[in-house]
Amino acid sequence: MPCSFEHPLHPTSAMLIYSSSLSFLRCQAGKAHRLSTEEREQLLPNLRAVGWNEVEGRDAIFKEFHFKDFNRAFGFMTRVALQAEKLDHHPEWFNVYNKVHITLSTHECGGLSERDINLASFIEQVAASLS
Ligand code: H2B
Repeated sequence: MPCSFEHPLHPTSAMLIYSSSLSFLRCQAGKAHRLSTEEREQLLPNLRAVGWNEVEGRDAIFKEFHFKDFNRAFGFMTRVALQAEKLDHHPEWFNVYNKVHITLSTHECGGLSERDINLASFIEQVAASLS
């Protein structure tokens, strides 16, 4: 009699369980956590050096950008908005004519996370390319 191994689950069920556990792991891996003291000491000085400041009374960072005119300010916001949507991480911001005020914080974890640092770095690159 030929020896055959039969998985106790139907292949489709096994695949569903496997893929849902993968997405669970992805979700866990992608969960935002508030930056630790060590992470802050390592990551925040670079941002402070280019004008980002910690917000008083809230775990967030803030920077005010000035552009030549509204066209540049809005172009900047458009590029940031597209990246924010791609990352599913969005800034809190305010614009009037050539000024853009940006606050970054991660609502999911109620404070600063690595996502804010990444978005701030992207924002810096865009601002540098427009000035
Ligand atoms: N942006 C910010 N800044 N923090 C979040 O926690 C956040 C976000 N969460 N953008 C995203 C959207 C979440 O609400 C959606 C449902 O994925």
